[in-house]
Amino acid sequence: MLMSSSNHSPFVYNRPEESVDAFKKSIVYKLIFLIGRSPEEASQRDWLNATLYAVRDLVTEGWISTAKEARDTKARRVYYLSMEFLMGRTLSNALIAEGVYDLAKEALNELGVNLEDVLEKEVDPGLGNGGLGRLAACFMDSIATLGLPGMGYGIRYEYGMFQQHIENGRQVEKPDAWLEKGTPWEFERPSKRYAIRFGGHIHFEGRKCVWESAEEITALAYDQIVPGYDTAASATLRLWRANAGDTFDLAKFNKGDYFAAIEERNESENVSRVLYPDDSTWNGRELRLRQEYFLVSASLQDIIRRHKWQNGGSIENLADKVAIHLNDTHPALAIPELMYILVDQEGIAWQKAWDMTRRIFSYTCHTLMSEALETWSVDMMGKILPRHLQMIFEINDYFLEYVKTYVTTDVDFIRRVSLIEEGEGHARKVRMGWLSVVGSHKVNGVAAIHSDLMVSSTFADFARIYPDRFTNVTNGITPRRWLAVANPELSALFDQYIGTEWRKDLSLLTELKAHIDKPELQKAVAEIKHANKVKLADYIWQELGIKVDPNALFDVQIKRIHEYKRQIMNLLHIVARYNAMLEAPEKEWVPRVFILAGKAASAYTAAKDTINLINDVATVINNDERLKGRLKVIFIPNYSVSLAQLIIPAADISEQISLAGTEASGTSNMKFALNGALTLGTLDGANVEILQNVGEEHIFIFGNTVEQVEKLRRDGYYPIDYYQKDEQLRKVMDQLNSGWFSPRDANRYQNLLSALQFHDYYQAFADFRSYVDTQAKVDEKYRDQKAWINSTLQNIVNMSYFSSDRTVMDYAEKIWHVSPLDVDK
Ligand code: 26V
Repeated sequence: MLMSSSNHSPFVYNRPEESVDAFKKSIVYKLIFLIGRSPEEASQRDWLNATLYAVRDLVTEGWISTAKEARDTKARRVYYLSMEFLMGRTLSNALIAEGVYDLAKEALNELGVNLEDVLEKEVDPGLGNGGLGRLAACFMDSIATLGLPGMGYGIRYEYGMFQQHIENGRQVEKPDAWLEKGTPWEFERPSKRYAIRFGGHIHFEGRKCVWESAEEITALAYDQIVPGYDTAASATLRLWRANAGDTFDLAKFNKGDYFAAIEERNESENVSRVLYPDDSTWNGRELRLRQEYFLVSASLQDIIRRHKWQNGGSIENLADKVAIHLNDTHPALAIPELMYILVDQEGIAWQKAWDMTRRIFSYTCHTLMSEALETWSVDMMGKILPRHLQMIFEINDYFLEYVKTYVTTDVDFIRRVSLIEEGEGHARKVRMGWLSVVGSHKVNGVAAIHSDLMVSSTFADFARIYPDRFTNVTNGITPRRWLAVANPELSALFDQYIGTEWRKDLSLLTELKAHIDKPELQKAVAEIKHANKVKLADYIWQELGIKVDPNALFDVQIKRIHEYKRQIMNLLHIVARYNAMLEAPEKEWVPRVFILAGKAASAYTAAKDTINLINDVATVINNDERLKGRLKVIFIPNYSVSLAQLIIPAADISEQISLAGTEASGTSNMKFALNGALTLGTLDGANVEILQNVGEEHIFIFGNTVEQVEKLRRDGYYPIDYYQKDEQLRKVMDQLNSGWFSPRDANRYQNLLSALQFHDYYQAFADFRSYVDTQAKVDEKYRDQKAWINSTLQNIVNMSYFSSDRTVMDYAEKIWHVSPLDVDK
């Protein structure tokens, strides 16, 4: 129970009780007194919101206790700064974390409401692009469950990731106004507000730099509880919203130009209006720079306020008490921002401030794709953040001095590592990746192969300067959402064999190894997979009106549409298979359903054309009666965390077919394997470690290695040679080129196809043969259901390593130096 200060008796209040009756009362109470609806009139959404309020009550006390414990013990804390958090739906996860799923189901049932229907009403906030944002969400779940003193900071975008509609086979983007449905899970924190300043100019008063800003907006805090599983501990995700604050243009206001004054307000609130939905190419838009600074400035002010409050107003020991993690370079402005606070505001000597800063920050790099690496034009940064630009120059001078003194005076080297990319006139740029490395004490990649490549390519020069700074922390996924929530039947089955503790300690899955040969376990796993496939087939029928056979092999590729991920290679194989089936229709083909989903950045033509091509091919194949339903191609629109939870448990094959050396880690590969799908993948990202864990008989690896890819690039890669040599490939390409699948617009794919035939930067042609041959091995194995189920189980029981609990503990010990709180005492 929460206690009042010592000279009072305990505050008295009704603590939430965990019984069906109490839950029923609580839900109805919320409905009437918070939502203002009578149970007779309540819609499904009203019931959802009332249930969310009732469940939030259950976690709130533990949440407050967690914060109190961190405060009382003056624990060192970690702050995870990320422009994206893809949290997924809250309710089912919270019910499972609190162990009250069945209770809530019963309570609602007695109220005449079906829990599963209500769960489906919850919006899935799309506050992220893909893997990077979902990883941040898995980390929050693990931070909470491990009871670490940690907190996430992000932006509460008014519009998240666009909704993807498919019209005539093409992607059409619609705004995602997720807030319109209400947000009962969050706590608005009107008292947590900070001024965020932009623009203006700097001048020196003696040696002191003074920034006089020109604009100011307010950041308002909104908190979400992230409940830990089976613990009172919870974590906080604090998201910032921009508010124009008191920034009315009074002159305009007084002149009676009310509308113009309000209009300006709206404009300054644009900072938290919309998530940038492009993770493929870097585009240096000013609004994005403002967003990044908005996140950084609000979060640092909040972190320092909390620190001072807990430490008698002192900032001296900040680096002992605070770790700040940069989720990619997007929040890297936190480095000059902290320097600005320490030097200009706190009056700490530059060198000392810099030592503190480097002890505080750490940085994860999530991509090797050079076109996604952030740089900002010096001109733009100077206009928006003049003091920060100046600080970056100071850091650069200091850093380059160090390099010249201790590493090399080689001019080329120095030019390469400079934080400022030189160029004519407006072309000078700040390199955010370099800034992040220089300002952090640790930099990590997200899978072993990626971390190796990072130090041998992108950051090779920096690895020479700071050999001990670089490390690997292989990604992980939370077993709560990705097994317990997404696959309740399989979870319940495992409980029968090994108990329920695996949810908190995934290494316990190894205890299933003793049971792997038991026919009843194998049978049950097969039945659950089948039931999950039926559920997905129903969804496909409901949403798309296409019938798929749940006995077919479900072959799934779901992720952002990118050339490097090679959805197009998947498609080449599908068409090759289609041709082969038509040539020998009587053969015993293993029936297959190819399922794809994913969004394309709205300006990424090749990705959008790929979606169109998938749908064109699907239309022809799905309507070809000669195939007798043995081949289907399904593109599921509007991919999201919730859809992933539906699709992944139904998959037999997990397509992880990026060109070796391009996918930093991948995390869906882990989710699929944990749910018993077999990986069909290249030696890329975390596939390499999945192979090591499951063993080569239980995974389908194909394609060139990183070394072979590089050699091909060096020696000259000519896709046309593969086209000429491989009859099957040639036929497929000729068909596509002839407009076979787009008869009314035969040239629709000219750009896409000629890029493939003449450049094929991601070497789809080079891997085509081995991909197609390996797909044949997949069929062969699937025919032997006993062998298949055995491999399924081998995948599951060997997934312990890929729990985000392991990942987060790695960060906590090696990088953040924080330890779990004792909240349950
Ligand atoms: C870049 C940009 C650039 C400009 C604006 C918006 C934006 C958003 C995201 C990105 C970077 C994307 C990097 C990314 O998502 N990397 C993925 O990270 C996963 C988690 O570590 C990893 O599993 C994936 O392999 C990797 O592609």
